[in-house]
Amino acid sequence: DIKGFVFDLDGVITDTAQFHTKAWSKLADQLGVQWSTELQNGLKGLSRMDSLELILKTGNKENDYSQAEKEKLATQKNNLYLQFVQTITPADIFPGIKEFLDELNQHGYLMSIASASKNAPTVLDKLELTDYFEHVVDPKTLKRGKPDPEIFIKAAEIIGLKPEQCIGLEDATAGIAGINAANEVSLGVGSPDVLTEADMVFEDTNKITLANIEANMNK
Ligand code: B16
Ligand code: MG
Repeated sequence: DIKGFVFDLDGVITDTAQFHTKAWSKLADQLGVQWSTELQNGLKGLSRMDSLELILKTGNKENDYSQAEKEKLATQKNNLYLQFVQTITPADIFPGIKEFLDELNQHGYLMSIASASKNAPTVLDKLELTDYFEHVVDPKTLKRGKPDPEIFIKAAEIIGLKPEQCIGLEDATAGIAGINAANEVSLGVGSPDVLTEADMVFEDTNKITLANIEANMNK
């Protein structure tokens, strides 16, 4: 039986994915790396340093920078990202998500955050959702990033559940892969053409309700 929900943050609860994209594409331009939708989708869910590595690899530049230079580039991206984050308000919560969180609370489901982002607590704060998420996996404690299942297993653990008792929500293909590998039910938020491995996909966040999830579980 499902007893908990494990949420990715960026791209599931709010559109910070667009801010990550803006900040990374600006850096890619600066580094002379060709931006593409494929690269954009591949970056979703990856940790900051894994994201930078993927951008450099895409431009065949993985050996062009020292570790210190890479740290500097990542910090530069993060500073720009944080400027965008300052503009976030509760009105930026995706449609229907707050209502879904209330529905989960009313029915006694447990919930936690499985975000690769070190900025997740700041974003939750800007959205005024901190009270909903007492349990947030600290990405600093992870050995491996998404698509590894580690973060999703931890997210179940911190609410005292087995992965099989949880549904994981993700907008990234790397995240869906992690949820599946963790043995949780995967709920994709986005395009079914992209999130082909998800157990169910919702393009419209308004449609994410317990009734609609149950209807999909029986398919
Ligand atoms: P930060 P999620 C991920 O968050 C984002 O999808 C990804 O684009 C970002 O690079 C990563 O967090 C790290 O974020 O640089 O803020 O630590 O989708 O797992 O919530
Ligand atoms: Mg995401």
